[in-house]
Amino acid sequence: MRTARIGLTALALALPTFTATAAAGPPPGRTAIALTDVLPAVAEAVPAPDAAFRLTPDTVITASGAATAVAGSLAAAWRPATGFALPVTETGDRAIALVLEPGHPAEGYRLAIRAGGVELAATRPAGLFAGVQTLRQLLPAEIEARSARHARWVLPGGRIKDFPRYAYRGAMLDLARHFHEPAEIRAYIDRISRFKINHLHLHLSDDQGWRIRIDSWPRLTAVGGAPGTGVGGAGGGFLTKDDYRELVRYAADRFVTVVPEIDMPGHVNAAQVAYPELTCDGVAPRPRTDMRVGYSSLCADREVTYRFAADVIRELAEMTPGPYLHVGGDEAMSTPHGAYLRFQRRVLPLVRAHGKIPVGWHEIAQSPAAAENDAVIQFWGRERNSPSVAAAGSRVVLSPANRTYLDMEYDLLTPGGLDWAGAIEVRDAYDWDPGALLSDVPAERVLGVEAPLWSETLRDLDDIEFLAFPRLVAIAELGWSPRSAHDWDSFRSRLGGYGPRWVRQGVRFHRSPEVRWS
Ligand code: TNX
Repeated sequence: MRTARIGLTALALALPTFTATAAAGPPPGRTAIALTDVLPAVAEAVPAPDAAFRLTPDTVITASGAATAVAGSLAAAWRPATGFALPVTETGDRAIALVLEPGHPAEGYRLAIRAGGVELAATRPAGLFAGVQTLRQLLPAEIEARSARHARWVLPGGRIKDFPRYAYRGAMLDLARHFHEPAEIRAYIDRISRFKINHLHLHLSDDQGWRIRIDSWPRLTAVGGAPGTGVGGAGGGFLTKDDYRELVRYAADRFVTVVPEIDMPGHVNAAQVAYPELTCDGVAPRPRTDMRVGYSSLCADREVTYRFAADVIRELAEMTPGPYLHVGGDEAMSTPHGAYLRFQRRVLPLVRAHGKIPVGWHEIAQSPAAAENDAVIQFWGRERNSPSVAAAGSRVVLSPANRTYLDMEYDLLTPGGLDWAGAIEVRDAYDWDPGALLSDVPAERVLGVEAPLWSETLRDLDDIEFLAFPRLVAIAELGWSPRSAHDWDSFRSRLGGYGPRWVRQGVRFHRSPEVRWS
């Protein structure tokens, strides 16, 4: 593996900034933004170009019961730039009405924009939230400003019906190779939820560090989260249980489910530094700050291994309301095959015993216990046809490394990122079909897609944003939009139009040469 160590921040700051698009503007009743200018693409849209809705200082947002919180989030998003009061009320005229009604698929919604009012309807609040993300993109980019702007706040007229292709649309953030502070994680949750990403997988432990407090094994974080625990000896830190619970709540408010991962039986050097009894010979290894993988392993034939696994899984399950608990399983190159199978035979049922659905990297599919415990397999390979994934008969989350790995470099010239899975430009991230990637996994077993971001080369939020955007949006569209909507030219043009929003949000992003940026 090779890293470019040039500061991503410096690069992003050196980029030219956008100037506000103030030009002549569209004729009255029409808008600069089309009803279909949405990322990810909506399933169905019927524009009615002369039926635009204009927000005024009197506009109200109506909602009741379980819809109220989502209405509040829309109002909060639009107040700063419009300077309007946008009260959330039970009834009102010429309103933006959020309505709960039966009949929509999970996370699906319908949106009707007319001159006299807007109606957004879904069966559950998650669908309203998805619809709100669409609505937010239908006002001009100035809406992202943090103080009041003069603009015509006009939504394009017409109707949208929208729903996800896959239930699981994820982003992963590695806190182990470099610890990211809760504020940075919250910012990432804000960014990803704008694109209808609904799972955040946190990689909480690895050879270099341990980032979640476990009360029954306190040295994990006391030692594994100490200053200097990270690649290059930079960083350190961990989440307290309160930090973690608060992040889970923050994510849930944005309809994002947290999927915690403890990586076992490999990638455990940090745990073994803290507790030498977790090695086979009982000798503490040295702390590691390099990027190598595959050298550490829990001891499959010591009982203490399973006490450790049970305690960690129990404490993690207790503070995780979401259905999934990820137990890693990747790159266990120093765990003999038989030991790996014995380990999974005992650990996967432990996840079930604590009421969670086990998730593992695709290596766990070698174990019959994966299928027996209906584990979700996360495919991270490059090749088509992974027989071991097919054999398990389980549901699969697709993270093909040469398409979805956000820590890979964009190209040879752009600094930052690794290159073992190749360079991944925006079109590489976009041009594949999750339904056809693994020809021996039937389409109905694909639970969804996830874009992992490993932190070996990351330091701060700017680094995260620069590698994630715009590629994460490509993965979001593959996960949400129907296959029939897949169209590189359309995607790239919508992406170009989104650039000014990221500029106003202060998000650093890669100005890919494949895209014409507004
Ligand atoms: C492989 S992908 C890993 C990680 C590294 C990553 C770097 C996977 C399941 N394991 O340990 O961080 O490559 O790209």
